[in-house]
Amino acid sequence: MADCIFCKIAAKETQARVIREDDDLVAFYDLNPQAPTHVLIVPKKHIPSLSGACRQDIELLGKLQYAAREIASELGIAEAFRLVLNNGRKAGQSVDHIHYHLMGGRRLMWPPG
Ligand code: DGP
Repeated sequence: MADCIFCKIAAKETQARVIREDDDLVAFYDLNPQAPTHVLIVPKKHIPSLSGACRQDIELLGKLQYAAREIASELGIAEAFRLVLNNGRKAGQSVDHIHYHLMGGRRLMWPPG
C-alpha cells in the first residue's frame, strides 16, 4: 500500500530500528515506546487489521507470534512480556497495517487502560 507507513518500513523506504527481518515479516522498535522494550512485529503483506485477515493468513499470523516469542528471548524479556494487538480505532489502533506490540522490561499492569 503506497501510503502505509509500515509497508514503507518493510520496503526500506522509511527508516526504522529494525531488529529482525525475513521473507514474511519485519520487527522494529516502536517510535513511541510504552515500555523499556517495545517492538512492533509486522507482516510484509499489507493486512489492515486482524478483522481484515483471512484464512490464508493463518500461518502468517502464527509466524508473527512465534517471532515475538523468539525476540522476547533475544531481548532478555522472555520471563515477562506482553503481546498486544489493537484492532480498530476504539481499541487504540492508529496504523492500519496489522502489527503486534511486544512490550516488556517493566511491570505491566492489568487490566490495561
Ligand atoms: P497502534 O496504535 O496499535 O496502531 O500502534 C501503532 C504504533 O506504531 C505506535 O505505538 C507508534 C508506532 N509508529 C507509528 N509510526 C511509526 C514509525 O514511523 N516508526 C516506528 N518505528 N513506529 C511507528
